[in-house]
Amino acid sequence: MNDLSSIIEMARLAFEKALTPAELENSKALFLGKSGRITELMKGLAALPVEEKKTRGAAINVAKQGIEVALNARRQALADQELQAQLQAEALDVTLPGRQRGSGGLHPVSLTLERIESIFGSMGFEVAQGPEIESDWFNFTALNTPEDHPARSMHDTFYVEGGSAHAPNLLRTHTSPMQIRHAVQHVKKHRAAVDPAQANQGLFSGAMPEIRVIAPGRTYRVDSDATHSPMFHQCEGLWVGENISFKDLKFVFTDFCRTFFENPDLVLRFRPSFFPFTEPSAEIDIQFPSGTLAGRWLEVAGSGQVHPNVIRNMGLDPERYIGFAFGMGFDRLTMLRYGVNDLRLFFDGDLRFLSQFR
Ligand code: 2U9
Repeated sequence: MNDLSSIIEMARLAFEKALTPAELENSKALFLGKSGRITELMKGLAALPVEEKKTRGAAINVAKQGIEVALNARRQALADQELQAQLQAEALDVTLPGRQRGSGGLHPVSLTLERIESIFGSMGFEVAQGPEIESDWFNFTALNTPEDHPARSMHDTFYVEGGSAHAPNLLRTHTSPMQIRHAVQHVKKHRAAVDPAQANQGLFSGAMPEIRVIAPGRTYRVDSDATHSPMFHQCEGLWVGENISFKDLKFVFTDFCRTFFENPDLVLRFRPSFFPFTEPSAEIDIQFPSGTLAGRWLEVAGSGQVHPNVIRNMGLDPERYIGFAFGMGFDRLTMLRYGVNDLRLFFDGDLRFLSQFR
């Protein structure tokens, strides 16, 4: 091996040893730099005779090119290594599950509310919503509830400061007051259209479109244990017209229950009862169709023909107008539909429970 070949070999080895681009540039200086081996050889040419200078010069140039080829190869190899290391460090596992933004959902009791509104909506019922802080008049008196009725006691009803018979003074114990409010507005509107002069005088016995409305919402009673919450959800319904009878109540409520529970064969029972605002009154039971409770009856609602005094308090003549009303707690309906056995789960806000309804 002549001296030039050994210089190329030395350069190749030095370049191989360089593990970073900076080390490589230092090694390059040893051979191609200002006082590197090749440069020194070039300087030595000056002392040679002309002929020898030519051949020696050409040989040195070939050696220089060989070193440059080795240098560039090593440069490329180091750059490739660096890229590989970087790719490895920033490796992305595309099979990992993505980070998701939690998706919300409706509360089971809200799902029931939507269902109730949709079913009664399909039967032509409007939805009425109104205040949860009510007056004694709308919550009790207008609904024919006597002054000494136990529901009016502080043991059963939450009263708020201030108030008078007509000013807000209690948390509504049912959504019936909203139905009275709705009915009064309905009657006022239509009788003003018929006869503006008589709009506010006496009971109305003219013609008027029917009142067909449901009132869902929060209601409050002094009651708290595993199956009672001081706040609970109720939906009441009211249909008043000139010829609305108990048979309409039976049809509407039976149809509602069969649709709600998705069971066209569901059996209902209307059992005589008493409420101040309806006469006659009935409690409504459904029969468990299957399971360990098959055949047993379960109360789901109260109902009845609206009491003539309540019809009067709407501004209507009970000789012409008649109708039915019903009321149900829909927290209970939600428990039945989804097989939930503890009412408190609805109000604890535990996502492990709630997310099952998403
Ligand atoms: C007007 C006239 C009458 C609504 C009615 C019931 C019977 C009833 C309970 C069921 C379970 C309340 O949630 S619960 O505790 N409701 O038994 N509610 S009749 O009667 C009305 C409503 C409005 C104007």
